[in-house]
Amino acid sequence: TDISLIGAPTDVGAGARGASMGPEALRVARLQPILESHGLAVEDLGNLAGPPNPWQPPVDGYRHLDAVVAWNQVVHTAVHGELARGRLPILLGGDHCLAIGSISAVARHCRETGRRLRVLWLDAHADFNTNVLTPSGNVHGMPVACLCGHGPQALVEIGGHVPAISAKAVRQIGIRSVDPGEKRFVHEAGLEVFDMRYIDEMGMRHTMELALATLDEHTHLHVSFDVDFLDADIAPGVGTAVPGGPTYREAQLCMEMIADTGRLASLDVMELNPALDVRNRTAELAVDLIESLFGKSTLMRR
Ligand code: DIR
Ligand code: MN
Ligand code: MN
Ligand code: MN
Repeated sequence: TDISLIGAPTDVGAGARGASMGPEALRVARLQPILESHGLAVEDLGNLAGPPNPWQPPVDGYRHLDAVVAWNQVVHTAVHGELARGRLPILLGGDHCLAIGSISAVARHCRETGRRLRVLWLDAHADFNTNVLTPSGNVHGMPVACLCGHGPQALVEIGGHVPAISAKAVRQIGIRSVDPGEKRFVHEAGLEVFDMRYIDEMGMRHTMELALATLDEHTHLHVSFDVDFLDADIAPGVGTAVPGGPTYREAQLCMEMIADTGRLASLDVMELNPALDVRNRTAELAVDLIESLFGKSTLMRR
């Protein structure tokens, strides 16, 4: 499948400024030519446009809700448009609130084409807050809840179908920071979470075997990659770094095992914050891992 790069340069959902520069940092790290070097056809659609970041305190438990809704609407339209053209969209974030627009578009495409959806959520955080549970009001801590139908009407309804997805479609990997109220809500919703303790005890291989179990030829596999998934020591360029994440080798294996399924059909690369990075190394690491996600391997494999 041919790939479309879609830049969404905003940090309206985040608690630190700078993820708005993420798309350009990924381009500077040569995402397009590196994917092309593996024989993939890649078109860069440039950046979407949306409102500026008003940098205001939360209202009713949400910061910048109007701007978050506006950005998610343009993301939804763009991602759905690329899927309808038969292409594989890569959303270059931007903060993770934009996964509401992206994944609601993927879910709508799956309903339209009779496919089954599986979402892999690679993140240090569960992103399952609501305006009542949130300690920050930042909507980048709420996208999974919104997609599962828990959130403000304007976000929950973006794809036209409520809820956009079932919690059963989601597998979260790498989680190591969940807020107190959020913890109970994750449990009640029955989200399948492979947290860092699980990965420590069982290993990344076993974790990914379970997260990727029961895929079939009708499955659309979406990966939502929050760059803060990675250990903070190797990925400093994120707004909410958390220690104790996957190592370079664990992250590579995670991506390689996803690639081996042959089912990857859409991708978000989110929360990269060049203002906090060191000489673009986090962007370069993200591109390296995306290469593996699209099938780069050391040897010919049987
Ligand atoms: C935190 C941080 N759980 C919040 N969330 C982040 O503000 O809701 N998600 N950083 O990626
Ligand atoms: Mn995160
Ligand atoms: Mn996130
Ligand atoms: Mn996507």
